[in-house]
Amino acid sequence: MILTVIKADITTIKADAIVNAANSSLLGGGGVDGAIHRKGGKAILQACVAVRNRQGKCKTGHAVITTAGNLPAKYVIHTVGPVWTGESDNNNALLADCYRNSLTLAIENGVKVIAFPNISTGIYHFPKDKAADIAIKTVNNFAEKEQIEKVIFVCFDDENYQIYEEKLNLINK
Ligand code: AR6
Repeated sequence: MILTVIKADITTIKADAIVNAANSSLLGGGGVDGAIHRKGGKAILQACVAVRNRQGKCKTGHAVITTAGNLPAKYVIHTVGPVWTGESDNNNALLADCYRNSLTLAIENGVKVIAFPNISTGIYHFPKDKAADIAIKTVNNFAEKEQIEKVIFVCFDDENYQIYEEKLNLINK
């Protein structure tokens, strides 16, 4: 499994799956969620509504998969990150669950290349450095990681990009 970082808008990424930092309603919102629904078109929302009708809301740390609509990716994996409420093992575990459950769903759907945004580090205010440590560690320690060819961490802001570059340089040395 190759781990890489780029600075980009995740809606432009042609991966098998891109991950959305959604909320439990699955009905869209601001940030990366808003961008994905806006550019992906109504097929994504329709698929999210179908998921909700089937299973109800998506709990924090869980993930669901839909079409990517008009986006260049094949699938969108929607996961719900924790809202930062201060240091807690529970918040850290829930963020790790987002990465792990997204990867599990990816493998179940034959995804080889997956792109993650920096889940919870925007509107949900998770500290960026801590979130990056959890993201990289969880992906790197994922039990079935040989089944995924490439994980792209897609950073939108300079701060996250620099954090990931440094941390990935260290582990790739
Ligand atoms: N491409 C890649 N990354 C992006 C993009 C984009 N187009 N836009 C923002 N980011 P956020 P959260 C980065 O707020 O913190 C929504 O309303 C952004 O810089 O999108 O998990 C949902 O519906 C940040 O680093 O998600 C939820 O209610 C990262 O994506 C809530 O926000 C995550 O920021 C989720 O909050």
